[in-house]
Amino acid sequence: MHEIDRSEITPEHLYLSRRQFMKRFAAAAAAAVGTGVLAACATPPTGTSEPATSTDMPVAAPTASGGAAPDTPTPSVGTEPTAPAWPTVSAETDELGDPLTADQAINSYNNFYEFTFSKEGVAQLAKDFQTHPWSIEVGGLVTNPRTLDLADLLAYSMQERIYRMRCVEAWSMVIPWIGFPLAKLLAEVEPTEEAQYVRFETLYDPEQMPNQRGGTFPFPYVEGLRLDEAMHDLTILAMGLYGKPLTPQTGAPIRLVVPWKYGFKSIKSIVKIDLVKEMPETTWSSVTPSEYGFYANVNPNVPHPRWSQATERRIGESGRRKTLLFNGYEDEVASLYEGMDLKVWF
Ligand SMILES: Nc1nc2c(c(=O)[nH]1)N[C@H]1C(S)=C(S)[C@@H](COP(=O)(O)O)O[C@H]1N2
Ligand SMILES: [Mo]
Repeated sequence: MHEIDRSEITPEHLYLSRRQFMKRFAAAAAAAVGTGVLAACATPPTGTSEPATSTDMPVAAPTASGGAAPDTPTPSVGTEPTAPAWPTVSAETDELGDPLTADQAINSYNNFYEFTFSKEGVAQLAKDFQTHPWSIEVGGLVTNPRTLDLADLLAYSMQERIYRMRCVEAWSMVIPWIGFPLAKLLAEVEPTEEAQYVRFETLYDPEQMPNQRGGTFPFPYVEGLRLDEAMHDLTILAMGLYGKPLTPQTGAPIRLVVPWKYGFKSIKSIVKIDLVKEMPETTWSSVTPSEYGFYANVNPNVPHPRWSQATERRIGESGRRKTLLFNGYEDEVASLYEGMDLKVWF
């Protein structure tokens, strides 16, 4: 098994110190408060609209919006003071040579059902989402349960990871994340012998997340990984992208990123992480078990019951690309699934 090309990892000297991050984070949060002006002058991105025939996940999306797409404000770029910046991206492509998806596209085409089922609507509806103070409770089958606040999370040494993200709906992006390996946090809480899986939970706050008030979808959003998947070096908790803290629409202040699995595994705005013994129930596998499995490894050979997974549309490109087994991370992760029938364990 060969090592992944480490161009995806930022050299040590580019790491943002915790103090720098806190400053930056506070500035971004402050800037996000007064976004009226930003929202009014933002223009929708080009080249990112899903064809009308797009095969969305099977939700009866309400159609209250009545047509016009809401404004899609950019994150608080350009309004930042001169605080030392997070590392800007270290490369223009991923390790396969695929160009990074534009920052604005990453921030204006989102799945975040707590806000809305409309991808173009998330940014506007989430713009005032309070992402600080914030804490994550880490517990369950661990020796040292912990509650980590933002300062604790920011104290981890941040790395850049340029990853492909492949949504189960057959579109994809290349995203320069900033984060740290989940394994670091897990090692600190010391999973007990009994722990086999990790369960993640998103914030439940219907006052801030309008679509949690509808009752059409089971919230809070929950996800899970097998412990060895969670401990894999590719699995990160991300707190930023493109050198800036995550925006609400991309899962601020902290989200999971598991690049070899369909995007829905990469749960946003996490408040709880539990080590558990049994395979946990997950949101999509409970909503539609015949269409979404627990493993959800990207696999071009296993079609979704309603569409092919053989190809994907890269946001910002025309035409389609072939989807890669394990999203192109086969050398790194295939050994996790030795002996498993990937067609059955989808
Ligand atoms: N809490 C929560 N996490 C979530 C989702 C969601 O609706 N709620 N959508 C998932 C899906 S389907 C995808 S493809 C990715 C999208 O991440 P992005 O909007 O940052 O590209 O987030 C995932 N994480
Ligand atoms: Mo997705």
